Amino acid sequence: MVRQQSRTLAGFLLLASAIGAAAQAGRWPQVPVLAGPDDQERPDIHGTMVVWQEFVSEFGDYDIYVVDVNNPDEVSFTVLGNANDQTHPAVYGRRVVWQELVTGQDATDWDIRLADVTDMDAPIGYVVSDIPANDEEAPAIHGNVVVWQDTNGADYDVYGADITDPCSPLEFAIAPFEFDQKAPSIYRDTVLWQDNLFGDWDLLAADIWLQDRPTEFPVALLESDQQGGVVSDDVVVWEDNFSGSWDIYAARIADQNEVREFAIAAGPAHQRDPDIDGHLVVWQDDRNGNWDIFGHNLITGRTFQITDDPGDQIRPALSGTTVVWQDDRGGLWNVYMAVLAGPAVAGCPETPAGDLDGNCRVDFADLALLASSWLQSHLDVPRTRASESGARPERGPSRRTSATPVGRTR
Ligand SMILES: [Ca+2]
Ligand SMILES: [Ca+2]
Ligand SMILES: [Ca+2]
Ligand SMILES: [Ca+2]
Repeated sequence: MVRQQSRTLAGFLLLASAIGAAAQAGRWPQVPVLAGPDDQERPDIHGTMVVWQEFVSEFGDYDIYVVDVNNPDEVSFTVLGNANDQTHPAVYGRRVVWQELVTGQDATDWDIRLADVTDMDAPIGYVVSDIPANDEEAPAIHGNVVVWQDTNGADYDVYGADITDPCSPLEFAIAPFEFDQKAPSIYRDTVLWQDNLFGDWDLLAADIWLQDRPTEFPVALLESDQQGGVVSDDVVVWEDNFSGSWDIYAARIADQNEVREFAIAAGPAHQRDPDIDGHLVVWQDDRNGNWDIFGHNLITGRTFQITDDPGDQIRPALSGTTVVWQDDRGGLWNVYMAVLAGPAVAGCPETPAGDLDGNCRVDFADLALLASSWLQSHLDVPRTRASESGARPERGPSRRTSATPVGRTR
């Protein structure tokens, strides 16, 4: 299942030399993860593992690229692929999942596959779900659980599988209800999905601590579309067109009986496709006339701009303070990355005086940053953007505030 190809590693060397200066400048170097001649799309990241789907023109189909960005000097990557299309990758730890178009005697359909890439030179492949009559699509993974959207030709449902033993995945139903349940996200025991029970997209979630008895609860049941949701810890983010343009909204779900919603980015431009990890949120934003990646710090409440290239930067994914996205500045889609640092992304309300790298401590790393520019003059003064979270029209009482979708049956 492994295809070997050679790639330029210039991006890594650029990144390694530029990281030090980034914390001071307030702008972060943006480099291709593994520049190539073909379109790279739909990146995901967890820890130092970056994945994307790539249309490999040499073979004429989509494969999954897996790169470990841990060591810039000894980059390792592998390609998961064969003559079928592999798309929509997601990664957790050393496990990569994707959807694969399988051509059989009677039907052509999507299945969910998994690879353990602990040994990048010898990935081990597994089947998570391969029902010929069903299309299993858009997988997400956290811990030992994979979730996906699943249709047998009628409507979509959300299913999951416990892959503690990947040789024997234990499949279970999470949202097998009427209408469509799609685009699931998972964090520990919380599974989030978009649901058109009421005719537009809403967000619902379930606690799957008991896998044979998922407990469903509503997250955002408002009119208009709440979709593309992602859950991290007890915060959910999504894209929302209530105002007439796409906005980024969030909700805290620690108390399932009192889910509290708030705006992240609600300007007149379009803000779409958010991701969240910990206290940082990222999304794509066209407020400057083309798509850029923006970020928001949930602790400080501040919004910051990550890219300002005139090309389009879209579909960001975030792990810790590393963000990846697909970027057409080179004339085709490449996956780029930036390692964020400094006060904009610090996990404390106010960084102490002298904390130059924004880790909320004044330590030797700050002294090193100071020393590196000791003899320079006319340094650019770092500028920070004010929060872009604006007011939006008041939402009237929703027709759905009392709707409780628990207990639906097919
Ligand atoms: Ca299938
Ligand atoms: Ca359904
Ligand atoms: Ca809605
Ligand atoms: Ca741009």
